[in-house]
Amino acid sequence: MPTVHLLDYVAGNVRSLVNAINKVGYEVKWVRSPEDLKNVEKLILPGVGHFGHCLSQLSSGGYLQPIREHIASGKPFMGICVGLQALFEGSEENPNVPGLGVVPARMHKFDAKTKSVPHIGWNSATDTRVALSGGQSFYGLNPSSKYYYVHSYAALYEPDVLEQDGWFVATAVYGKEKFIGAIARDNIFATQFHPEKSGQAGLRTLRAFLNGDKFHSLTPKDSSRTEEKNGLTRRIIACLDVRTNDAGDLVVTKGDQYDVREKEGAAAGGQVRNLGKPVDMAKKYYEQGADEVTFLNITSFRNCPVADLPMLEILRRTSETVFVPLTIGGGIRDTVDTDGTHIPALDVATMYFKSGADKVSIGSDAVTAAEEFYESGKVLSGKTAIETISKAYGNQAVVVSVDPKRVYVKRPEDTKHHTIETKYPNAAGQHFCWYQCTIKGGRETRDLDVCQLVQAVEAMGAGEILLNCIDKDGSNSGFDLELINHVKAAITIPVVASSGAGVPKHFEEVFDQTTTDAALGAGMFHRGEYSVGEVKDYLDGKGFLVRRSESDI
Ligand code: 1PR
Repeated sequence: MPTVHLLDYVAGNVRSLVNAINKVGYEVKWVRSPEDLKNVEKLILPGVGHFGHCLSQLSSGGYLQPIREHIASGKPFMGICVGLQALFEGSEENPNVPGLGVVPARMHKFDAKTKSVPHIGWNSATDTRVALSGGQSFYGLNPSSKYYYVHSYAALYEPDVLEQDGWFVATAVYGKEKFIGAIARDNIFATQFHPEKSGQAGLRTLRAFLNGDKFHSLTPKDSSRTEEKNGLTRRIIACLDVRTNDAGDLVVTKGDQYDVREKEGAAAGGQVRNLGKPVDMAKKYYEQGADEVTFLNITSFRNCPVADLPMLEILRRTSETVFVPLTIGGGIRDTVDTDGTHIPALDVATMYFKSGADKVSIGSDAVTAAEEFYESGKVLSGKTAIETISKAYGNQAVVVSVDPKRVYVKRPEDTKHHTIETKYPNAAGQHFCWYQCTIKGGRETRDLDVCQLVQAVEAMGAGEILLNCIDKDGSNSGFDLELINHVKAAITIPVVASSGAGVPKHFEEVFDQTTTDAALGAGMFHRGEYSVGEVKDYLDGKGFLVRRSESDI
């Protein structure tokens, strides 16, 4: 097998990248010291987290000069995400830390006034010459394809500036901001998106770089699909609730209002509902075109030694065949191992990241942290799971999973919590409600409302909210649109709407009537009523921009 060297000095969670490189026929060798770089032919620099942290780590490790020399020698170099940003002169994220200065421009924070930041999801990487050149692009990029981005800082695109300096540039549009999605010159190629998380389109790009296939012609159809197809797609997520059944096997399960045991029929008697095997189902949804797969370990640790967490193996195996983002939730908190050792949440999260997770999702622990945040007069302790994990891996890696349920009141004055006026009164005719936070899979309610929770966790550094709704879970009656708008109005980080999807039209409703950033389905996919592809066909037919799965690598 031909080889490529990876400089994994900072990131630590490159399992998916290694799997993707293997998938396109290359073997990974590791750069372990600055001296190793002298003998490297092809080099990839991945990066996650903060620009300043990444650059100062590379600097103190003695890597910056050898990287410069590698690039100057003309040997192939690829930067991914912060690995792209490192090529620039600097970033607004850490203004005093210089970048490598290979690209004469700087990174800026996205404007969060009119859109969610971070920018998370599938967007374009369209060669700026497409319209002019009659259909050329670089390193396998295609205007019809979508690529997975997750970042808050970007190099905003200024027409012709970098092109005049000899760069080939591919752009994406987020809100009104056009930014650089990929860039290439001579032996250098860099992507702001994650090719290892961008399905077949990403694998194609990675393979083109490794094979040295710099330019390719586009079909007339592909080169005509530029402006109107440029932009962030509507993200559809498949969620797998996983737990051990009574026979001791890990199964995908699903209930309604969080009760996952059978209630009637032959299988009655309180068995855990078994809908399939987690790894196989994740692969199936990937092939159907799911933009992301979320695993929730709904019974968390169950006294299992931390190093043997069953979800670790599921992630390892899934990340070998599923090249879209993987989120893992359940039991992300400070914990005590079976031998009494105290394990910080950051170490638990690190195990998941090393096994192939891109994001961790925190449920119960986030509620406790939010309560402490308000009790302390909104002082950040720096010690919570959210803070420690987002500091190490970036806030885009930390999702907070919220499990609220409605509490009806006669008038808003009857509660100190944030209320909404609802179109759906309760049996007593009450038209107001607030959303109460719960922990432990809805088993315990807390004196905290959903707005308080999401605002607290945003302040702590959470990068995304997974917004469930116990009243709607498993109901097949559509999302709680009122809840979603209520939460969206309270924060600027992205929200994933969850609970209640039963038919494709429910996805249309949630994208049409709320500003949600993504929508998640579980039961309707698991029971085989609709595939992810059918939901996307439906949305496409209604004029929504969606990513289609590709099978052309
Ligand atoms: O508290 O950090 O250990 O995390 C536990 C995680 O497990 C939380 O994210 C919590 O939401 C989840 N969880 C706990 N118990 C259950 C349960 O069902 N008994 N599942 C549970 C939550 C909600 C969604 C579901 C949507 C869509 N499941 O994952 O997939 O409601 O369903 P639908 O499309 O079929 O309506 P911690």
